[in-house]
Amino acid sequence: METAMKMTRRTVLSAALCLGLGFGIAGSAYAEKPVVLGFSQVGAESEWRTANTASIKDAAKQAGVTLKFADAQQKQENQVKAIRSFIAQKVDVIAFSPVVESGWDTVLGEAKAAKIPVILTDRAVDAKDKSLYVTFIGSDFVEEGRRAGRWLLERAKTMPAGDINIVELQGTVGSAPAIDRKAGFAEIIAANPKLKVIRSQTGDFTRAKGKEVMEAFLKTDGKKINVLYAHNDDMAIGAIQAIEEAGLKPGKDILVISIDGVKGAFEAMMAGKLNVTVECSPLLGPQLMKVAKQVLAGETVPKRITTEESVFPAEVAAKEFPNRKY
Ligand code: GYE
Repeated sequence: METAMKMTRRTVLSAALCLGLGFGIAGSAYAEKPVVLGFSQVGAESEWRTANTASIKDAAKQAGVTLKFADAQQKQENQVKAIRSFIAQKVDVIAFSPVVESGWDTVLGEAKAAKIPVILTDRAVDAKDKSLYVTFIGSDFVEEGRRAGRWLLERAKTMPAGDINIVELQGTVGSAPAIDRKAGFAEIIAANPKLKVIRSQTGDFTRAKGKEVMEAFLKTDGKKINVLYAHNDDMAIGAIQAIEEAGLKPGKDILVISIDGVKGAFEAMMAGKLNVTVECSPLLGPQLMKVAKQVLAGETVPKRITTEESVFPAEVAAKEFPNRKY
């Protein structure tokens, strides 16, 4: 009896193995087809972006996803071209981080017509038709702006009487983080009429532009400037150089507030040159791979997936630095 059972089991097992192997060789449905993901990245404008790209590439490898990666060099036209090429290549899913918010309806309509799901990561689009994308994974940029504003509102309580003049370095014109970080900050500082934004200009999220624009601010307003609010760490780091070259002390003569929380910001805080950074996590890769697989498996995913983040003032920089992953 026992032998018979064993025999049967063995027979069934080997039959199954044979079948599996047979199908495997023929390249059947048994061999799981890797997911092909077309990803259009903004560019390589900042430390944040470099970490974001690394996260996406690593996560794709880990998840066994075949990644087709295109760098748009901060140009919307390049992203549109990349998306069209992904559609032509019939990838399974398209993900992208839109450089600016508007102007996507046509190309996203083309992806929809080709039945290729689109996932937004990091930055949002302002499309009225929400069916043009499945979900948006990324930070709440308005809240980040508010967090920067709240830090200053608190700090202002201990500052000398009189106006507190702020200069603002905006991110890329028309990008979701630039629009939202400006709005969130303005909303909060409105509570204290002493806080005045005297100048606001784009530094395109880069160190070089941040420095250049800060130099111009210093030339015209020099000693009047009390605070710099930069929409990302890279522009703040560029501006810090400009402040030093103008013979002033960043972090003291001019308070410096920025967003992202990259290692460079922690180094600047430990050197006493940056006062606070509001965290914005670029480590979106693992979540993107997970969501891409869920979407392709026909599961419903939330329309908005928000990243969890905190605020790091200079006082905690040295303690937090060893824990930073980007
Ligand atoms: O803050 C900045 C990058 O879209 C959140 O883009 C991202 C922003 C980030 O260049 O450093």
